[in-house]
Amino acid sequence: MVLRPREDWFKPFIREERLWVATAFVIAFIMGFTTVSWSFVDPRHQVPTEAYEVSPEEWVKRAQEFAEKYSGKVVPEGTEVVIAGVQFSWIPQEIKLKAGVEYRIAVSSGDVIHGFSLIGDDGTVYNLMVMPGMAYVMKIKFDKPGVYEIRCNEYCGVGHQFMVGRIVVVEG
Ligand SMILES: [Cu+2]
Repeated sequence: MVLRPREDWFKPFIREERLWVATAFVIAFIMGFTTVSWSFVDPRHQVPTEAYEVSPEEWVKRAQEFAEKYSGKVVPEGTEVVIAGVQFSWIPQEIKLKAGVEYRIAVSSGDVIHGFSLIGDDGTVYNLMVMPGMAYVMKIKFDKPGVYEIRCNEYCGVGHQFMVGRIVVVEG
């Protein structure tokens, strides 16, 4: 049996290893830099700074009232959009908004934690955690007409995949 002394374990880096370590550092720097700088470049990458406490039951009622009032109608400028996530649907299922108008969109849950993902054809994505007891307010202006899908992105039970709603943006 051959026993190696301890020093034998460590050998100085060879050229290729140095190159790999340097490459990893360069990639890490680029990723770190773009992650931070992108939030300043693209204003869509905002995080809601406004939230208020709500009761889940009342929030569902508010969302149902909102859904009834604006069913098939375009939500007027200055009206807060109320969305509730419940197992396993969004209230309202469809919301009509005007392009070029900034809306306050408030989202909360009526039961468990859901996720709010807003997906457009142009890749627009807005992600937000939907918490029971907390309403988060997003300020969103849709630049052009189109259909934006709302999908639950947080597993919330067996019917999770059915939680699909939409925002239809019409000419302002
Ligand atoms: Cu869900």
